[in-house]
Amino acid sequence: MFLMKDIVRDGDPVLRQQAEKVSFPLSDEDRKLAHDLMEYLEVSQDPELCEKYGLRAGVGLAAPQVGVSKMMASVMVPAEDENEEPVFKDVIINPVIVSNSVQRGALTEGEGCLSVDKDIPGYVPRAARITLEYTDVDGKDHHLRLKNYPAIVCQHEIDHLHGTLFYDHIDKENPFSKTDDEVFIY
Ligand code: NB4
Ligand code: NI
Repeated sequence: MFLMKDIVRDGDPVLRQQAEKVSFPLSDEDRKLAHDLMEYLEVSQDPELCEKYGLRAGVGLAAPQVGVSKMMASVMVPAEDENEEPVFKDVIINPVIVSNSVQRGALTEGEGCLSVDKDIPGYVPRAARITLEYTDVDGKDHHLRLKNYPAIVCQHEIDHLHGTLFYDHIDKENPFSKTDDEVFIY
């Protein structure tokens, strides 16, 4: 199981590398990585376990964040009502954003990253909607449209696979500037 000590921090070159494509069928090692990436999210989103293991809660975790430069990330976006099924939950492998909406969106609260210890305030403008293609752990291909919160989370994770960190997108002169065609996402 991954703990905070396993999470690579900003400054480590692995976070700035282009990750390698994953080949199928998955090796046992890659299958375990996929499992462990999702396990981190599940454990971190349980308030008791999160506290017990001293984790920072997460809705996504990309392989480079645990020092593995491969195109794999876990995403678990819970429903507002915690008794409902998650809005989106999967390990996305070799993900590609095949189209972006013209409309932009940013999380109201800005973004944080498990690999970035300090708070960096500012809006992180992204596409409000994306069309995503990826392969799951069973080798099944997926093609789907995501909007708002799950779309933002997937963009944050896919950025990690290309060596980009959220603050790269923040306007340095005016971190809270907002364009007309930009919506807030909660
Ligand atoms: C990835 C996210 C940063 C912005 C928005 C949010 C949290 C992360 C980073 C977009 C993607 C991790 C991966 C949260 C969180 C809401 C849901 C469910 C119950 C607590 C949890 C808290 F923890 N970001 N952390 N940051 N990253 N929402 N929530 N809640 O997930 O660095 O690359 O458990
Ligand atoms: Ni991150």
